[in-house]
Amino acid sequence: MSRRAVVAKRVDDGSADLSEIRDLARAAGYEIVGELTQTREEDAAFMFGEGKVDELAALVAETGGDAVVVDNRVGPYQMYNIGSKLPGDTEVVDRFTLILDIFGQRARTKKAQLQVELAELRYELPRAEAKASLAKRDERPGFMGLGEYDESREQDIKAQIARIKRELDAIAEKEETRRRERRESGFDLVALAGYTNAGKSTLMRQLAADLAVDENDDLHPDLDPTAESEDRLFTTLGTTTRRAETGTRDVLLTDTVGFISDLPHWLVESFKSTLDSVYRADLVLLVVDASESIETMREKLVTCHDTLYERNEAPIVTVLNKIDKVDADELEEKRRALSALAPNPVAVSGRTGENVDALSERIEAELPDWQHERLLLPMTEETMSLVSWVYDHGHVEHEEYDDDSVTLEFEARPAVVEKARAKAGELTAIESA
Ligand SMILES: Nc1nc2c(ncn2[C@@H]2O[C@H](COP(=O)(O)OP(=O)(O)OP(=O)(O)O)[C@@H](O)[C@H]2O)c(=O)[nH]1
Ligand SMILES: [Mg+2]
Repeated sequence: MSRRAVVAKRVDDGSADLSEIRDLARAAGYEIVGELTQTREEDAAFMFGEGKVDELAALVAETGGDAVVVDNRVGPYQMYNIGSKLPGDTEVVDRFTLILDIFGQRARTKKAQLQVELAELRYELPRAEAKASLAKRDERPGFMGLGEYDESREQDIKAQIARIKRELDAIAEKEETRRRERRESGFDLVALAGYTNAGKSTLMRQLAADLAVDENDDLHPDLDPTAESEDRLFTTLGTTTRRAETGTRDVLLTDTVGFISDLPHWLVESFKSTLDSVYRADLVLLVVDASESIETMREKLVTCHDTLYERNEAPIVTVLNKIDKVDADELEEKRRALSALAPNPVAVSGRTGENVDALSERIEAELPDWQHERLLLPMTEETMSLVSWVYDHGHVEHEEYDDDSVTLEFEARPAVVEKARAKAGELTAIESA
């Protein structure tokens, strides 16, 4: 049986757009039974105007809603005040708790579960602090017990946060090591990023289906053949990596959780180790749903750039997706209007596969350049295994054998060149020992 929700939103001016909060509520499993909006400045006690909250209460009673989903930041006291006007045990859910709810439902891996738990605790901490200080200030005897309880709750939350952070740090370290190993194996790491529902997973399947030389390559343990797509927000929560070949380069493509606007810093921060697969990639494909209005595309692009801004290390290629839903003139207009936020984009359809070839070429062109290297190797028992290692991880251009040495000229990514040099150094050391 699905939960029934009334969605509500307040804006300072203009008119409130409920489309995203509706989608979020549905993604969390709610059936939407009522809607309410208000344009006015924030009320300190009720967030909405008090009269509007009475209206909300009547609407909940009339529609039999189980919850009120509010697309605003609702402070702990406002939350309490709104709740006290609503019928019986109506739940009040704000945008962040709703998103956390969705994430909690989708979390399949240990990492995702820890991240959700961390975000929940970070959400709860200031509320517990507020309660504890309120109870402490309050002289009435009936509140003293509450004060003690909440203070210990606060300590408890802090200890749990510290523990989960340590666990997540350990996971992040492991993943960093794996990225390094993959790079040393000659792979370029390309990440799909973008607003939720932009079509990242659909595009992932196109690129992998188009480009994978060996679909069943089990070179890496976490390569997952499926990247689920659905017309629903936050279909993808964890990360999926697949192999794709764009020509000369070996590419590992990673699909991950989508971005969304108006998330508090601590929530984004809780998902840092998942987002690291984007932040630490060699190239980011920023996927945008080009079938939406210019204004929506602009807002979503700004959110994406904000999310990427501080940590991202890689060059970004903007991908205008879903061009099967847009005619050529409209696409050109959007391209022009958004050229500052989305310079030189590639326009594709993940659904039909249109222009995906051009995207592959672009990936190849934008990946960081390979380095040229010439190594003079002594002829030892180990030399041929180094030569074949270089063949596996780069492109050998020239190979020349003398009686007691081998000259090897090749191109490879900087990490591979470095490793080859180190291995060559070891050969020399063995020989002179
Ligand atoms: N018409 C059309 N629909 C598309 C295209 N690409 C994706 N879609 C649809 O858009 C919806 C979202 O696609 P996903 O691939 O799940 O998007 P996502 O970015 O991975 O979304 P999340 O994982 O939820 O963040 C699905 O219903 C897709 O079928 C496209 O090129 N054209
Ligand atoms: Mg997805």
